[in-house]
Amino acid sequence: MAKKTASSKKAAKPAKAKASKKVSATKPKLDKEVYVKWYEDMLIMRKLEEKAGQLYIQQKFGGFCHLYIGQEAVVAGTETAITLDDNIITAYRDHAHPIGRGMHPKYVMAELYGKTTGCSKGKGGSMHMFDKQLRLWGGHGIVGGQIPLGAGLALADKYNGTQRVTLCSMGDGAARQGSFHETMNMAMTWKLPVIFIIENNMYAMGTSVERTSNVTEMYKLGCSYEMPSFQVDGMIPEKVFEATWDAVQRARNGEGPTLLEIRTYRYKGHSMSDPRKYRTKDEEESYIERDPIIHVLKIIKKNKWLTDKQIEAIDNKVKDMIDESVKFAEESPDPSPEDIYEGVYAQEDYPFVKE
Ligand SMILES: Cc1ncc(C[n+]2csc(CCOP(=O)(O)OP(=O)(O)O)c2C)c(N)n1
Ligand SMILES: [Mg+2]
Repeated sequence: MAKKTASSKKAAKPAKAKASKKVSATKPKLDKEVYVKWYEDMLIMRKLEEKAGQLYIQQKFGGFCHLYIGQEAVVAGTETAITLDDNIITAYRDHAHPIGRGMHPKYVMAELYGKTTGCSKGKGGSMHMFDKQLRLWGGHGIVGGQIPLGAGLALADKYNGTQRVTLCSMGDGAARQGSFHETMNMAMTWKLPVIFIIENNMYAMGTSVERTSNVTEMYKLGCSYEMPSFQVDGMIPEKVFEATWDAVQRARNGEGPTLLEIRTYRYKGHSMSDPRKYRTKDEEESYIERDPIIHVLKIIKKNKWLTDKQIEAIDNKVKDMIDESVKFAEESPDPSPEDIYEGVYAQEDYPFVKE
């Protein structure tokens, strides 16, 4: 056994949050400020991932790469209903969640590149975006692994008497895992302040929801635990916000968990190596026509909240942000070999076995 050696260099601590949101008892009005934020945030998510997809094909970074393109309204709408003091935990399709928390995309890009400046110090990569300060607890590659962990976070908060809630997101495939049912039962019995979000994008890899169960309206899974359970249109951020807001109030009032089946669609394949032969072009088109970014932009234009010039300025700002993110990731250092022992266990002098 050998003692852990101190790392020779520490990654710079990135200050990521744009602004801290306080617990608010008053429901945010869906006004110009919210719509402009939705537009900008969803555009950052989209452009970051379009770029990541190109860079992956060019083999600039390795590992897996699951894109969230098309699903952005889920993160945009849920984030508006919570604060930065609340917890987020999700699966491996996790590039957009840090952006929703206010993280600069350069820390996501650097993580994809496995660099020390990445939000998980380059040790997680695409599937493991973490940030303690932003209470983003991953990024989990084991399908459904985050479901009991999310309930655990909520149990700790209830035990410690905080007002915090946990958003625990998963795919439709993950909700077929046994641990989902055990967690739903315990969370409801103990009235834990957690909101389970099934990001139902209709497929688990190439397997459609219909092929995995007789129960295709997935919110009904919560009904067997008498958990408040709802189906939500995930292409419309307003609907996502409303359902999440109500669920958050129930959780903060001690009424326990909610299950939201948020129906969404990933425009791209499961991962970068998926030719999407299991679905039709017509089906894809029907969702692309309902694109959440276009939807939000239409409302901004209809209300004359921004001029064409102001919209162009946002588009340019986002483009510059993504360019800056690539430069930042490419110029950042790789972790050093001794960094492998850093940040693995909470106990500073954990006795690692080195061989
Ligand atoms: C326990 C476990 N089983 C299988 C896999 C392989 N696997 C990776 S992603 C995936 C599909 C999950 O689909 P879903 O939960 O709907 O999420 P989505 O990819 O649609 O976001 C599977 C089966 C895994 N990572 N973990
Ligand atoms: Mg799915």
